[in-house]
Formats: sequence, C-alpha cells, structure tokens
Amino acid sequence: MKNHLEQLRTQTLETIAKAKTVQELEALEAQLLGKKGELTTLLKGIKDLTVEEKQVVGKMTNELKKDVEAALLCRSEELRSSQYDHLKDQFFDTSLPGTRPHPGRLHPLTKFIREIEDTFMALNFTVAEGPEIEDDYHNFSALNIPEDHPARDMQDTLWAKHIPYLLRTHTSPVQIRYMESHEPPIRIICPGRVFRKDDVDATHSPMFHQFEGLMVDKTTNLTHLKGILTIALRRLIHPDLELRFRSSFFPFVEPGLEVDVTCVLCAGKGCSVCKQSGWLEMLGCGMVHPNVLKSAGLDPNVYQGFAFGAGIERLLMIKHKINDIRLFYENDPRFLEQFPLV
Ligand code: 2NL
Repeated sequence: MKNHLEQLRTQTLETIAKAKTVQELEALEAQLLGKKGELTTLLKGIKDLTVEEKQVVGKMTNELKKDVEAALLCRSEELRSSQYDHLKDQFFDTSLPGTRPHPGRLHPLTKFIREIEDTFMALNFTVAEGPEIEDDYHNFSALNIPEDHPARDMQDTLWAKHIPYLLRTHTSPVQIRYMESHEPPIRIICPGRVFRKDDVDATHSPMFHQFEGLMVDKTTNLTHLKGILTIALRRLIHPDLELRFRSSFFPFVEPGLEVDVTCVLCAGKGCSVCKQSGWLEMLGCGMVHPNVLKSAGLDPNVYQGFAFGAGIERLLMIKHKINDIRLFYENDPRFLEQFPLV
C-alpha cells in the first residue's frame, strides 16, 4: 500500500507538471479529485483501515492530496502566465492614440426635414404625406391652375407615359387630398420630394425637396400666417430674423405674398448673397383661393385658410452658405462631415 501510494505520487506529480494547457489540467483535476476521482476514492477508503494502517497510510494519503492540490495550482499559474508568451517579441505601444471612430450621421436634408416637422408639431401641426406619382387633377386643376398655364407644359412637368399621371411638381396635392378627407380645423405640414423637368446646374435639380403648410378654419387669416411663419423661420434659420411680406401671385392663393428675411450672412447690412439688398427671398404664401377650397369640398363662405411653400434645399443653402445644390446629392463625405452629428 505504501509503495502503491509512493508510485501514485511520482506519477501524478509528473503528469501535472507535463500538462500543456489549462483545459488539460482541469481534466486532470477532475480525474484525481472529482467525485469519483482516484484520490477521492482512496481518501474515502481510509475509514475501513485498521488503526495502525490509518496512522501511516491515512497520513500519507492526506499529504498526497495536499501536494497534488499545490501542484495543480502551481502548474495552472505557470500555464496562465505563459499563454501570451508568443506576443512577447511583438512590441505594443500602449501610449499610441486609438483608431478614430467614424460614425455615420443623418443626411443634412433628412435632419432639416425633421427639424421642420418638430417645429410645426410644436405649433400643433400634423405631418401629412402623399403619393409622388399624382394625377393632373390633384397637381394642377384642383389648385386653380388653368389648362393653358405654362407650369403644365411638357417642358416643365415630368409626365408619365399614361397621361393624366405625372411626378408631382409640388407637395400641394397632399394638402388637396387632406382637405378632401378631413373636416377643418386643419393644420398640416407636407414635406417631400418634388420633380421638375429641369437641367442640372448649381441651383436646379430635376428632383428636390419642398415643404408646404396649410391651416384652415372659420377665421384663419393673414395675421396667423405671419405669426406662424415668424416663429417657425426664427427657430429653423436664425433667432434674430426679421420678415418682410411682399405682394406676389400664385394661382392657388389670393392674395399671394412672398416672404423675405433679413440676410443671415450679413445681418441685413448687404453682401454678395443678398445682392446688397440685405434681404433674401424665403418662401411663397397666401390665403387659399376660394376655388381651391371649393375643389377640395370645403365651402369658401364658411372656411378660409392660409398656405405656404418653400424649397428645402434653397433654405439650407442660405442657412449654411452652400453655393451648389448638387452637393446634397453627391454624398461626398467631405461635404457631409461638415454637418454636426446630431
Ligand atoms: C413657392 C410658393 C406656395 C402654396 C405654395 C398652396 C397649397 C394649397 C392651397 C394653396 Cl393646397 N396654396 N400652396 C401657396 C403659396 C405659395 O409656394 O414658391 N414654393 C417654393
């Protein structure tokens, strides 16, 4: 028995010292000290020995167990500390700066559209959307645009193969459809893509973005229009903007107005962008023409409303001094990365 224990000790300690991986060592530990392990069984057997045997063999077995545990721990530390030895001759300078993160961000147009929506939602407006492929009734006729108006021209509008369908030239048809299906009071904002048969240059693109707004109720009037636009443009472009309303003409409004704002670049002093006038043209607006209300199923003797429309790229170009509309569609990171992340 003594011999057997001596042999077991030599063998076991040697096997432990030779273990090559932590996993191998863990398997060995289970095999020796686990529930049915070799040493566990020996220790359990001690109680059946005679008193004299217990004194010698019992003591030896307990010592063996202690030594085996110590050897396992020792080898395990050795293995753990040497597992990165192969990296020792690879110099790693922990003082070097990390790789700069390169996160994506919202496109400036997407971001501005969300700002427009947030601004008008804070004023109790709802965002309305509609089809980009329209019929000539909702895009032209319902808006009091006569059959012979130049806007309907083959030269200005992208007509589908199957007339009367076309790519909407403004987002007004969304507002017509909204009036057809909703009772006043109406307060909506309609941002979206619009299409014109234009050749590309620094200020033109056959696809661009527009937002229109519409408010209809029994007493809605020009003072409401002026108040809403002042609050919205100051929040969207610059808090110090002053607005100037000028008479103008659009077939779908009467009276029609154009809104100028003080030039954000020179604060109204006069520069090359505002052509020394101190004013920039921002949007068109007016009181909804009675014919338009009638077309959309509203009685112009009961209801009145205001509407406005603006080009989103144009507003952003003014706000950020951008001189070429094509920059919005080319997605050159050198352009996009100049806009803030959030
Ligand atoms: C501009 C001018 C404008 C409207 C759009 C509108 C819509 C309905 C009824 C009446 Cl449903 N008017 N929209 C009114 C005035 C001007 O846009 O220059 N946009 C870029």
